[in-house]
Amino acid sequence: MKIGLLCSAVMAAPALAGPAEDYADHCAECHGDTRLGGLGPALIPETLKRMRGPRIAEVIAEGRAATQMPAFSHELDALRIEELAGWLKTPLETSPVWGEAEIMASRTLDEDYVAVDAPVWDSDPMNITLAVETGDHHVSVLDGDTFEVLDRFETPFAVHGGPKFSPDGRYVFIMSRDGWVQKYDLWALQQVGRVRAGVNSRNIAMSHDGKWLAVANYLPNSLTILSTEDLSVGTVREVKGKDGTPSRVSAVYQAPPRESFVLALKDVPEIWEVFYGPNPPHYGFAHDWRIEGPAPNTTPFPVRKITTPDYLDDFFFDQAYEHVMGASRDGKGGQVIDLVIGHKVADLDLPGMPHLGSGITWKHGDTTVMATPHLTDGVVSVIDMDSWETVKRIKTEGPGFFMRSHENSPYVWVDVFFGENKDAMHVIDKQSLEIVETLRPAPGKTVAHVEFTKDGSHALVSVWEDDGAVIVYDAKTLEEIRRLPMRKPSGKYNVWNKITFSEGTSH
Ligand code: DHE
Repeated sequence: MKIGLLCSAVMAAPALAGPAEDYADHCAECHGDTRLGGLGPALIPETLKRMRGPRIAEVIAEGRAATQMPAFSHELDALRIEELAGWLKTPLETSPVWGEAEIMASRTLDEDYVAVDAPVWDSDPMNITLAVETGDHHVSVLDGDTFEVLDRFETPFAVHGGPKFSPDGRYVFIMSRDGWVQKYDLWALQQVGRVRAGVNSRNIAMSHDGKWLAVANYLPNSLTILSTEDLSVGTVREVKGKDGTPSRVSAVYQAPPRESFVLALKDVPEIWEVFYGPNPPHYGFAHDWRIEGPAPNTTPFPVRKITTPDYLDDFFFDQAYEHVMGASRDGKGGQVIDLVIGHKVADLDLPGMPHLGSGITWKHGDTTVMATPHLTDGVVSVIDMDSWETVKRIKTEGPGFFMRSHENSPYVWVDVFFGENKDAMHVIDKQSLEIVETLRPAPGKTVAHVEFTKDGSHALVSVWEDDGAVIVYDAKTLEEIRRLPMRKPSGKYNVWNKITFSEGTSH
């Protein structure tokens, strides 16, 4: 392939070369002949739409610092770079095939990985906290008591969503937007392997028994279920609604008591429930669901399709995993679907694009409330989870992305991710529902996403910049304790809070 590329580079008259030729000559070797990625990330609209304005042309011209992406401004003039950037945004002519064979062919298990009998460090294994550093695609492994960095390892390009821990907290699975799933052993501080489960993926979910990892894909329209043991394929499900309409999978969530994965679908008004346990429940109302394939007890992963009155994109579950709150795709509200009966039971008054995925719950008086920020409104909505009424809209300094709390903390922390107040972090009292403090630890910089330590005594906040930091706060006094330099840190994830499904964290 390399020889062919060199020949075409020599033979093509540079002034006449179109963007497809320029791609073949300069990009294909790293990004793949079919633009699906290789050494470099996939260059398809699904991936590139996150780079706004002239960003793509800039990266082609100037390269990317601290990566293997070189600058091309000395080889291609501005017009050709512009055309190439435009061409990369055109959809692929045919949807890529990415089935079991392709996934298995992508799998690598590290030959030098050696399993250990006990952690190679002395820290509390339940208080290990990961910090994803998107600036240079690494994860830092922190001791949650001393905040010492135990390891810093490379991840696939552009990690998105929360990494998922095995139920014993020993392994972690991390997903990139290009569909790569990485398995890392926290005890050994070593990568176990990688596999590409999709071409463009959204997030991952772990079965409650730790055996399966589900990967939600936009491209192709599929759900991949991997064995957590060796990253082999359990199944690849093509996603088509009841009437045959194909759909992207917006996200997949685990529903531990139901032994199922629950899927939010982008293009059909349905919720899917994919069972992985040996005895999936029988509901007895066949008009609303159907099991695909042979008898459920002999074939794993039967699918239940629930028709919903609206397209629901982003989910939040009650602690019992009976009710799922879904945000409407048009951002104008939401609905509550009862998963047991498979029907809508309430509407939610949630204008302004709620970000339910980062919602949290806590006890408020004699009820449980759920709170969510909104991506387009400077408010946090607080909803009573019995009546599904909005009990309060807390005005913030701008739209937020992430919220967090902990059972042992009287406060909820919410960022202001968008707009001129992106450097603000609000601290809200869980009972009065008032903002009691607004922290501004790095004026003018984006300050976002919080995670607590195991006992809730400390809160870790990201300064979301390339020369950023994770700031450790005393969660009671709100005093800054430490500042750990990091490269554009995004999410932080504490083993204990995640594997115990703490009510203060996203699941
Ligand atoms: Fe996320 C979680 C969807 C843009 C950083 N994001 C999630 C989850 C979903 C989601 C469904 C929950 C999955 C999980 O953790 O298993 N995100 C979306 C979008 O639809 C949206 C708005 C558009 C898109 O581009 O996909 C979006 N997300 C972003 C970003 O622009 C962020 C800020 C930067 C980035 O890295 O892409 C971003 N999303 C995150 C993070 C989490 C996340 C850090 C995990 C939060 C957690 O605490 O669990």
